[in-house]
Amino acid sequence: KTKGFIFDLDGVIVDTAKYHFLAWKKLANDLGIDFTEEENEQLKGVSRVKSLEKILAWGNKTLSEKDFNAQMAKKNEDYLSHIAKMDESEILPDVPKVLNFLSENNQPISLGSASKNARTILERVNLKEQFNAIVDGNDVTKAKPDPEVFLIAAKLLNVAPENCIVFEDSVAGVEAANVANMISIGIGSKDVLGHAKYVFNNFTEISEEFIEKLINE
Ligand code: G16
Ligand code: MG
Repeated sequence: KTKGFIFDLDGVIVDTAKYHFLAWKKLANDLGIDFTEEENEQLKGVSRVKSLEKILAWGNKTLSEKDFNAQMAKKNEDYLSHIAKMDESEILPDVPKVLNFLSENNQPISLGSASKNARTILERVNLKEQFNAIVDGNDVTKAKPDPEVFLIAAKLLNVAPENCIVFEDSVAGVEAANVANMISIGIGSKDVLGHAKYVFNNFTEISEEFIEKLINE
């Protein structure tokens, strides 16, 4: 059978959350706002605009539209300076193994990320060629938990949503997959991703037998 396999980027393929953290922390502290790892957790899967809105709300600050946009640009510049140093060593364990197994079994693969920097990151870690389609923050008008990003991916892969499988590390992303009527696979802790159909800590826990089952069921 042919299914559509959709991968989130940050937290699933690479751990760029640590670079988002450094960049957001710098921005927040410059504005006199505290920024913790716990708060960064809450920004996972959340778009750039929504992230800054949340940080400002936590710090009881408001910015003019002009300053808001300037801060977003500064954050992204800082984030990209970290991304520029990335290479293949930052791919999370067993991700290439799973991607190769899917390709060997002729399963179409798409990216489904909220990031506007997704293509740059895939190029840095040399994985861009593994994807039949890439849908990212530049292609959507509505952020996760809206299912738009995954529905566009399904369309590009030419696979019906109910035949798509989504790998996600964020609550918003799992919800988006569920709303899209896709099979959601949480990558992370069961405590956080309880709404996913299946949850694994990481790809080393996902066997070829399990993937074969997904393909054939
Ligand atoms: C990622 C991150 C989010 C980030 C968003 C937008 O989403 O998880 O923390 O805010 O992208 O990123 P950018 O500022 O690069 O456009 P995903 O969907 O890949 O997990
Ligand atoms: Mg993610």
